[in-house]
Amino acid sequence: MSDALPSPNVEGLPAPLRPLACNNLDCTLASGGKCARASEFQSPEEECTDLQRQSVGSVALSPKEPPANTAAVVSPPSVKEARTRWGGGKLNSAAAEELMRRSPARVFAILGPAEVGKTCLLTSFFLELAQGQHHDLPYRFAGSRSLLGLQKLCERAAAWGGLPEKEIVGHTTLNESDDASVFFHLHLRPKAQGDNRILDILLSDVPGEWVTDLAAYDSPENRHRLAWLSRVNVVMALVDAPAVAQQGGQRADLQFSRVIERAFEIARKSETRPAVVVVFTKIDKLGDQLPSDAEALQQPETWPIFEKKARRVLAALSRGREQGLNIRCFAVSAFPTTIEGGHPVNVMAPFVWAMSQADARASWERPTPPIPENARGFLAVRRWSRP
Ligand SMILES: Nc1nc2c(ncn2[C@@H]2O[C@H](COP(=O)(O)OP(=O)(O)O)[C@@H](O)[C@H]2O)c(=O)[nH]1
Ligand SMILES: [Mg+2]
Repeated sequence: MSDALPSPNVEGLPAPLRPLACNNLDCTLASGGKCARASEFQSPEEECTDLQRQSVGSVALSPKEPPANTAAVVSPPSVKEARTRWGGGKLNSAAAEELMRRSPARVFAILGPAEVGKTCLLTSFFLELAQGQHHDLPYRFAGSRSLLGLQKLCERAAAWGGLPEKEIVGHTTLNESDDASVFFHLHLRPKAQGDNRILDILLSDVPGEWVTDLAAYDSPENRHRLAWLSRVNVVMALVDAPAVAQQGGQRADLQFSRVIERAFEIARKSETRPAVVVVFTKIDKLGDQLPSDAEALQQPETWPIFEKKARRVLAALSRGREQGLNIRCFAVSAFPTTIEGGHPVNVMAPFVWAMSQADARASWERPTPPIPENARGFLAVRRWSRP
């Protein structure tokens, strides 16, 4: 899916209403971020001469003659993302990297071949979050730089009539000219009192064909376009549970075990020690073949339907566990039926656990230096005449 926004039509707007832009490459104020020279100004929008309103056509700026606030602007080079302050389409890798440089963004790699349900999972997760159905997630939705992209997904999902042969959100594709716009962005605010942080979350939504390539061989092209995989905080590998469990599911078993192995390899090689989540999707299709016990549902090793059908997937999982990776499994259904017809199943759970790992903060014990025997207390030292 390509989410490039059309160029804003600034011609008809009076100068004060034109979108802001800045010719300081480190400044992100125009796209909802921070002024690079914030410490110099009380109100950067009024005082900073680098920040201007866009005009029709670009005019080069001379550094010796600071232009007036309403003059023309040089737009930032390759960072293609929201051109509006309230959010835009997906972020490309340049915009995502810029965000990672200035914020400890939590990056989620959502991996799985085409049709496994990556985009549906993200859409369902966003719908729950935006409606305030946080369940156990200790964060609230606090905005997004890719709100229009997420809104498009929701609109498409809302228009789905429930027929299994019809796509719910549309196939994720990228055309050649699209500069890898593969990240949805969220701002999450912790619910904990006194924690005033706003966390940047980047959720990848790559075409499944890239993941199939990645799982089969590590081509230089893939390594280049997925270079950000080395810095992710969470690797989420998706497995189409009914595809594996169905008659002749051995091919699917092999295909998904390869994706899991690759996800584990990414986690092993990464210095960020990402948490690994294995998500079994579309469980609504398995109906009463699944265990009814909530705990057993998160342990695919115990599912009778997987015993024979998912040998490779289960073997890959047990290898990952033996290697000491931080792995959890979840069974979910993003769209068991239409949006009006029912609720998603367990969609929040993988994100709750993943965030608990990605936002885990080491607790430091208070230093308690040993008090030497016969030590004199502070007051005794002060009252030196009376020891
Ligand atoms: N029954 C059911 N089908 C689903 C579910 N999630 C996805 N699907 C189906 O899988 C298709 C592909 O999903 P999508 O998210 O586009 O896959 P992606 O290629 O991995 O992004 C959808 O069009 C649906 O037909 C689910 O929770 N339940
Ligand atoms: Mg997709």
